[in-house]
Amino acid sequence: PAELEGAELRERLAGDLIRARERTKRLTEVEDAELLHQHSPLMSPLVWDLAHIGNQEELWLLRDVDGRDPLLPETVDQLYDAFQHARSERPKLPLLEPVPSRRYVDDVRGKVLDVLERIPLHGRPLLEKGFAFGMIVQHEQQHDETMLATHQLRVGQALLTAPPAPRAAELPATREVLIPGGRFTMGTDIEPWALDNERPAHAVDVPAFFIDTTPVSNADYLSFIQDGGYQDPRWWHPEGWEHVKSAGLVAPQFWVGAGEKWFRKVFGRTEPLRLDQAVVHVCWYEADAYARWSGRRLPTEAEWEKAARFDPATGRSRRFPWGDDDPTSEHANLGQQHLEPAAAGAYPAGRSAHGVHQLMGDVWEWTSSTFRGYPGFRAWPYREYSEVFFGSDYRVLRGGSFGSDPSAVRATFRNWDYPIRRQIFAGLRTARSATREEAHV
Ligand code: AVJ
Ligand code: FE
Repeated sequence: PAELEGAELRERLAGDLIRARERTKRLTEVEDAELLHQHSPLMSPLVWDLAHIGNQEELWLLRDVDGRDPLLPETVDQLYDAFQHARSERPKLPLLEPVPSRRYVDDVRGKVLDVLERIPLHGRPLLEKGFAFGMIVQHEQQHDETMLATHQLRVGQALLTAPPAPRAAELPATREVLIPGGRFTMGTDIEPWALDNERPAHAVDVPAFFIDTTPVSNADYLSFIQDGGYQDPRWWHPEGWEHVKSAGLVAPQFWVGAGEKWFRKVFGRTEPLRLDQAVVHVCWYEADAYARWSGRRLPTEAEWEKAARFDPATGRSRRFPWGDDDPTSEHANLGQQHLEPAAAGAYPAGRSAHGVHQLMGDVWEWTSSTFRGYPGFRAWPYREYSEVFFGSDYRVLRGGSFGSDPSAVRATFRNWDYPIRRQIFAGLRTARSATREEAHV
């Protein structure tokens, strides 16, 4: 969207807002009881996400951008502040009922589309290139992905359907790719909707390393299980080993079975495990243990981003692995087109300059890095988006999943979560440092 201006930019923003809302509707067009039910203490009831989406939109685009008064009484308004109420407590709050929630989000949206038609998209940093609107599009899409994870957690008859992800694929010729050592530009100053944690652009010197050509598959991960990986403390981070024992983990979340025969619960349907798909619903500890068992390690965030963005022909960093063009369904499994990861090698058009496949879409990829601000980080427009999460508690994930919308991911995008979390659509790929001989070929 960097080149768009004026009417074209407004149209693009309106289109992205409308697309996000269509998705929100699909995820919340369920019976009232489903909307109000808490499917897991880790998740909000869907009705909270719904009104929270409208509330953030009102806060930023009506109150801040357009200077309007709140639409809800203060006592109701504050129920949708994520920092005042933990997810586990949200079902007990006197939330808006389904009908008023829907009316509220529609009411906000109508007013927002009016504001978008007439507000100047320059002159105020918050509005430059439509940033505030882009931020709200991304916010809604992020909550849609969270609601998709809630759907995956719910029990009962399947509510969502989608065509299967692409299967027939030719595997890339090699399992790993060498990324030569040297500096590259990490982060961005020019991506118009980049959030504060992706900024500023800065040079990072990354020693030569090898990275997996595709994400770790269910077949790979099954070998780890069958080799007794979950019973062997050698592979686990000390905290991870404690967690595996206390939580009784024996396989990724939603796997059902044992031994040779495994199934997977996928949005209300139990299906035979597809061995060629990327493994999904593993926590950071499992990802880390798998990598060690395979004699490798998780990539750092800088390694992941260099593999995804660096173009050796020009020496510059691209917006996406395949170049600077926005994602299409040829490039990556994004946008809830499918409800599962695709087969390894299914998106050759999306490979990076170095030939690394499926960095965007399919599954979020755990990295070894904790979540920190880049050198020169400035919290903007609000500290609670990222800065309050910086430190050692969270690990960074990259690349987006089948449930991430193209408007809410790019190769600089950073996601983060606790190392025990596995309800998110997360998998991994592994890396290893190059030896001196390997680095100088
Ligand atoms: C960036 C996905 C970690 O869902 O906690 C949504 C995004 N921030 N509302 C989250 C977010 C505020 C955030 N993640
Ligand atoms: Fe939010």
